[in-house]
Amino acid sequence: MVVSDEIAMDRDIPDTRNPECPHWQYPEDLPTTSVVIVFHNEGFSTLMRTVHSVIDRSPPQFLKEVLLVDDFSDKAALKEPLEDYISRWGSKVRLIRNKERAGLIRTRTTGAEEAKGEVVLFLDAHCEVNRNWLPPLLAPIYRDKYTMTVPVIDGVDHDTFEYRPVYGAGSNFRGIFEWGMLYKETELPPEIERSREHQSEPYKAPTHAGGLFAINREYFLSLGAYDPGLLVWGGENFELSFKVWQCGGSIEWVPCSRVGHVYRGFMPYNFGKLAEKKKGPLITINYKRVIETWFDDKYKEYFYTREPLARFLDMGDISKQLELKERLNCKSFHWFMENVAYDMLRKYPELPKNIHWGELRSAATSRCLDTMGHSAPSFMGVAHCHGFGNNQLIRLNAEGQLGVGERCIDADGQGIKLIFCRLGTVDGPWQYDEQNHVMLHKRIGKCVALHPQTYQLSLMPCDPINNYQKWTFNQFVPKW
Ligand code: UD2
Ligand code: MN
Repeated sequence: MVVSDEIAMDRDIPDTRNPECPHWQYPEDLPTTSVVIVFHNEGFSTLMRTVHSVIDRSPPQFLKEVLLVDDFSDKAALKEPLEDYISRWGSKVRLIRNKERAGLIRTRTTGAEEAKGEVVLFLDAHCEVNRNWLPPLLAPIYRDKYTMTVPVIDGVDHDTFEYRPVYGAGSNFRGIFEWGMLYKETELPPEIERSREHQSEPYKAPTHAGGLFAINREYFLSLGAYDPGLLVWGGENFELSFKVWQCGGSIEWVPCSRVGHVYRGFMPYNFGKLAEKKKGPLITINYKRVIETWFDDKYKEYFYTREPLARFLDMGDISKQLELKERLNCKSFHWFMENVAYDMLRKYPELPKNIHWGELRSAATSRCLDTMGHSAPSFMGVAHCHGFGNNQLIRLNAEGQLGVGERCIDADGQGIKLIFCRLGTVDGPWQYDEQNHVMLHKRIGKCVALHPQTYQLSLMPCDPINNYQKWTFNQFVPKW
């Protein structure tokens, strides 16, 4: 915020578009747009720079309004000073405020209900839109109002506020996910590359990051906007994507529309009272609602294999969502996988079942295998068994892969390591001996051992009577 406050609200930023972009022609009667920006305790200058950039870089005839929706912020600068500041734009910039914290998902639905434009276009409250960003997002919706469009998201550095292209103008990516529902991006599949004439033309994508997109307002509301049972943050991007695709619409990514977004180093707010009422991790509860509504049974199992504790979560009532799916005559998830996200399985294949999951306890010390909070690549360690899962939730699948979250465990001469799982594969080097409780690394032919003094982990010649090589899976029920 200190850096942002030093930078002009209406600064110029580098034009990161593909050089083809200025040559596209767009219709002159594109739909009018409400740019909806929801915010909770955002930095004043960052929020206002978002608005300045929209006003400065959008053709005024298509910009109906900028609608700011305050999700119950308590910062003083966002009270009267904000109202004073936006008064310069008259009715072009409107502000409404939640009477209590509603979370970003419900607040966006409120914004869409309130909006006056034909199209609602959502932005996070820390964005800078780039040159001629708006017409390319509106043109596909103009052609087909059941298309939602997504700009390419550039990075604004959270330390320096430097605007950086996410990738070169020649590359194109699209949004997918892994089976734990973490959002991922992947290069355009050859099926799409082949059918394209221009590097800069829009292309279909299975999903999107969540924050920045445009959709016909009435269409969005006819889909029930977001599932109102989703809480605060996370999973709504998938909910909307599956709903759009499975119920007859489509999603297009638009390379000629670039918007900068500040990816922050940590989450600067908590989930407030909304989270207190819930038992268990709120984001996973959201994912569970989404997959229980939109996945077919076979695919639900992949989610529960990757996220075993999710089975124990209370997702609330989804009967309204299932009713909507029925009423709109939506297609199956299998259809979505075959026709839209067909490239996903190339990176995240169908998951074999877990043979074991839980804490992996050492018989000698009753400590548990733990990632120690490090990100891959790093060494695994052991720590006091805490029973919450997280960094101690280890899964052994039927193909010998040991996983923790989205990462995998392997070993070499130096020790037992947390690594990036090899994309496109689900197998691994491990074999667990159910009788002797030793964990064998098949390729190296040695077993996981704990050093009695240093507690370091390594591979040692297998010795089934050595307690420091004995490990048991403890499939616990979470304590929430
Ligand atoms: C990403 C999305 C974000 C949203 C989220 C998952 C991008 C660039 N960002 O996370 O839009 O889809 O994934 O849900 O795709 N806010 C509220 N009330 C709250 C919390 C947040 O109004 O209780 C506002 C916040 O001020 C911001 C917006 O919601 O304007 C998105 O929140 P974020 O920036 O913390 O989300 P981000 O970028 O990590
Ligand atoms: Mn954001």
